Amino acid sequence: MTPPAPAGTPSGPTADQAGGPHVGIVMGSDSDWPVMEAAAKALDEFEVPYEIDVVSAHRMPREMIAYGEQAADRGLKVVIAGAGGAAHLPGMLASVTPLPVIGVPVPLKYLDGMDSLLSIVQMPAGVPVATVSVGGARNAGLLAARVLAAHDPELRERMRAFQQGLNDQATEKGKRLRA
Ligand code: RP5
Repeated sequence: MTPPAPAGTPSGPTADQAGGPHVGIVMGSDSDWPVMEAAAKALDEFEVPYEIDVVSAHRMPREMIAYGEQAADRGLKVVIAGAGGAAHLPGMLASVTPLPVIGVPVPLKYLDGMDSLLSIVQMPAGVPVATVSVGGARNAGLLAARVLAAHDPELRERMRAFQQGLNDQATEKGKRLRA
C-alpha cells in the first residue's frame, strides 16, 4: 500500500497482480490519503486487489470523467471515492459508470465533515452512491469486499470468519467486564 501516485495513472501495490485490480480507490487530493488509507488496509486484509489514484472532480474534470467511463471496461468491479468539502467526486463518478460507487466523506478543517457528508449522500434518484460515515474509509473497504464476495465463495468465507472474529472480540469484552 502506497500513497496515491501523481494524478492520471492508476497505481497501487496490487494493480499489477494477475487479473488486475478489482477495486478502484480514488480521492480528490493526496491530502485525503490519511483517511482513505483505511480502505486500502481493509482490502489488504481480504487480499482484494485494488488500485489507488488521485482524481479530482474540480481540478481535473476531464480525467475524472475518463476514469469513470473506463473503470468497468478496465475490469474494476467497485469504485471507492473519497473527497472532502464540496465533495462531488463520488456522485460524478456514479453518473458515468455502471459500477457500484462507495462514497467516503473526508472531514476537513472546517464543518467537521458535514459538508462532505451532505455533498455525497444527497444524490438524486437514479444515481446511487453508497455513502459511509464521515471518515469511514475502513467500512468502505469492507463494503467493497462484501460486494465482491457476493460472487466469490472464498471471499465470502473470509468475510464470515472476519464477522465471527468481531463477535468473539465483543463477547470477550463482555466477559472481561463481568469478571
Ligand atoms: C477536495 O478538496 C479533496 O477531496 C480534498 O478533501 C479537499 C482539499 O484538497 P487539497 O486542497 O488538500 O488538495 O476536492
